[in-house]
Amino acid sequence: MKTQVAIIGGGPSGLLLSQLLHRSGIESVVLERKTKDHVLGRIRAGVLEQGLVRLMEEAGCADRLHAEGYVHDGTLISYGEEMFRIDFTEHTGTPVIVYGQTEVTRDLYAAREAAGGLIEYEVEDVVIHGADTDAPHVTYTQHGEPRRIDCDFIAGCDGFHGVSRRTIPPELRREYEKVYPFGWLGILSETPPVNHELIYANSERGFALCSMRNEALSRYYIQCSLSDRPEDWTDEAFWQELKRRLPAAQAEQLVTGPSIEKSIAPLRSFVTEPMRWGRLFLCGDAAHIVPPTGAKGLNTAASDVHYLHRGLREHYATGSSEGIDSYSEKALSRVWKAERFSWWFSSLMHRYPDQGPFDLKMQVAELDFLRSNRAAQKAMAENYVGLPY
Ligand code: RFL
Ligand code: PHB
Repeated sequence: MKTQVAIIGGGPSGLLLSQLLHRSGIESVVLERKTKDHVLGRIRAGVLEQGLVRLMEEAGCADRLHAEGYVHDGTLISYGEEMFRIDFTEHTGTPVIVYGQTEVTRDLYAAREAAGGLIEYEVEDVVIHGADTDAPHVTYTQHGEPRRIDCDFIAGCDGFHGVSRRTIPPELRREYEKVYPFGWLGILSETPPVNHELIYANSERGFALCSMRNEALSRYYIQCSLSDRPEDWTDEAFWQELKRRLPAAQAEQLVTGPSIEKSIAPLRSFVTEPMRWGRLFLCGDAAHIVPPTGAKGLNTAASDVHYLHRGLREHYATGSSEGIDSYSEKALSRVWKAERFSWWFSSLMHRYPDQGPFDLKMQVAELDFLRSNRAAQKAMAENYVGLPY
């Protein structure tokens, strides 16, 4: 088979890139290791920056997002019994949209299918060949059959555990990593959200987050130990612990019910440089990971896709390689700022095993400062709604 861009990974990065390329008249094939149902079964991001919303519009996939997404003009931050609000719209003129990654992915699948786009599911043994030559190709097996795609370019959109990043020779890539000494235990429950905006809670028992998907579906997280397993936590134990980490007024209002999903995510900051090797380009979690505290993972994947789409479009339209040559540098410049914000917000909100009394005082001082200083609130709001691209 021949195509212009072979895309490895059918998560949000790969699907969005494929759909944007299609709208620019560029052909691609998406190779996904799992089934569509499996990809749609993952409960992940919930908060979309305006930049991603614009890309979904450009992709022709934003109707449902506009109809069903929730506009959030701010967020609440609590510490102990104190709580304050950061007003995104007041400080930046821009809200965020609460609309689950599952729905983003569903909309992108629907658009690819409507356009007759080729997505190969349940592919195994994907190998990238000749990325540093002018004639790369990808081999894989599907249901036991060997397959090959010849292409002009390869987009590595295969997440943190994919093959694309590891195809770049180790001597040519540099990796930066910070692993956090805790995870997030998350549940989804068919209960009304405790609040119409998100609550990020710093408590002496550890971090908690109250999020939502819609008026009848809530998403809650609590900081947990890395040795915990989801089955160690009954729903009752989860709700008890969540209540202890919220200010009393919010804890009292919390409506509890059975969980319909429960999972633990470890927290990590990770960046690989460069994000390009020859004709292979890395996008999204394949190149970088942020702890979820700032809601930046999917949004940073989207800005990579934007830069790569622009570069490829320019290349096919004019023959210029300027956009693709500057891809890694442009993407990384924004990635590092999202890394900084996610690391800062994580550090501010969690309990760390090695935290002494001084460190705890620093957290409180920083929270007091954020609560009362408009410049600090503006900086937080600008980062949360997403730096421009
Ligand atoms: P994905 O979603 O991991 O998709 C990669 C796809 O590649 C496939 N794959 C392969 N296919 C073929 N061959 C191979 N060898 C392959 N290896 C892997 C996989 O099956 C998969 O389908 O990466 P992508 O597309 O870059 O998207 C990134 C986002 O999924 C991720 O950044 C976000 O979910 C992170 N994240 C959040 N981001 C936000 O912007 N806002 C949030 O509110 C937010 N909350 C979260 C999050 C991530 C979380 N977890 C579970 C890590 C909350 C959580 C709990
Ligand atoms: C979510 O709703 O899953 C969510 C929201 C905000 C975050 C992380 C996750 O910072």
